[in-house]
Amino acid sequence: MSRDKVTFQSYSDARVPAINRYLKETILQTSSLVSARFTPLLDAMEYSLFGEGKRLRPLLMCASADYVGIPFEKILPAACAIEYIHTYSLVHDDLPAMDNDDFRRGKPSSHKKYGEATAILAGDALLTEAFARIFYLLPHFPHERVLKAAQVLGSYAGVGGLVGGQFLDISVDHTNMTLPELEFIHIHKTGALILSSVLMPGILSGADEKRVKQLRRYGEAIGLAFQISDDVLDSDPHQRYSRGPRSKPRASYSQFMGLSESRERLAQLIRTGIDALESAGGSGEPLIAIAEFIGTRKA
Ligand code: GRG
Repeated sequence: MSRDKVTFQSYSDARVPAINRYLKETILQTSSLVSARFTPLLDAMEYSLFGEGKRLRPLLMCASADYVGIPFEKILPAACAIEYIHTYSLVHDDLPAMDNDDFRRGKPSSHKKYGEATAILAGDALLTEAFARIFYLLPHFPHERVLKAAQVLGSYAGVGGLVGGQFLDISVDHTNMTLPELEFIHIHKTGALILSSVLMPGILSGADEKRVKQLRRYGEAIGLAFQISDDVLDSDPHQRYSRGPRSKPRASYSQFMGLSESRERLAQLIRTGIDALESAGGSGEPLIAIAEFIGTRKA
């Protein structure tokens, strides 16, 4: 009997409800472990976690887990940790000291709703609790693999990844930037977390070097592709809401190579990502579907 092709939508429909339930449970669980005086902080964390987020990184984590044969329930703590870190980065990125955005995930950004101090602390708490959550993997995987996965997450979320990329993005002069410099920022600021979502299941499963290499090639390609797709969406007036005027000039892919060449580069990276996979018995279908979504997304 023929099966329907896995699409981003079908995969998302199949996985996101359980991911969201798990995320809600983590907030309840933390709340049961701490004084009720911290409830407003947990409320701020929950507020930013929930909204119009696509859950792209947890879905990538689940798709990569499918690829290497890890059952969905076992990867949930890692999927949750990556969404916590991504959400903290959005909360902090929206602050007046950074991108100064009033809206996020279809509602007022954290500092608009709770004030700057609480938004900073909600971000800090999400980042810290992400690493506490990683250790919920311990009953399911050999401990040395969990430690290695935590190390990968820490380094890609830290100076050599997300935070370093963000630092460069806000501190360099965008008016004189070259394309390689822009790519360097993209690879770190946006690509690193996407890459770690894909790599961590490989590490946890004890996959051989060849498979980890495939996942790395896929993750690197779609990580950069995702940022290009963001630039393309941002510069196309017919697509997506306008982000509104930027406080500072910001270099983008489409500025360097125009919209149609940026789209071509995006398509090429998606092909590179898909070609890197060697899907045995359809286990790579979700990763392929997510790559295709990144290549064609409208939001
Ligand atoms: C503050 C350390 C720190 C880092 C901030 C997230 C980030 C780095 C910057 C946001 C700026 C931006 C729009 C980057 C483009 C790529 C990106 C991360 C988009 C948002 O991710 P989505 O589309 O968001 O996956 P949802 O809400 O769907 O999860």
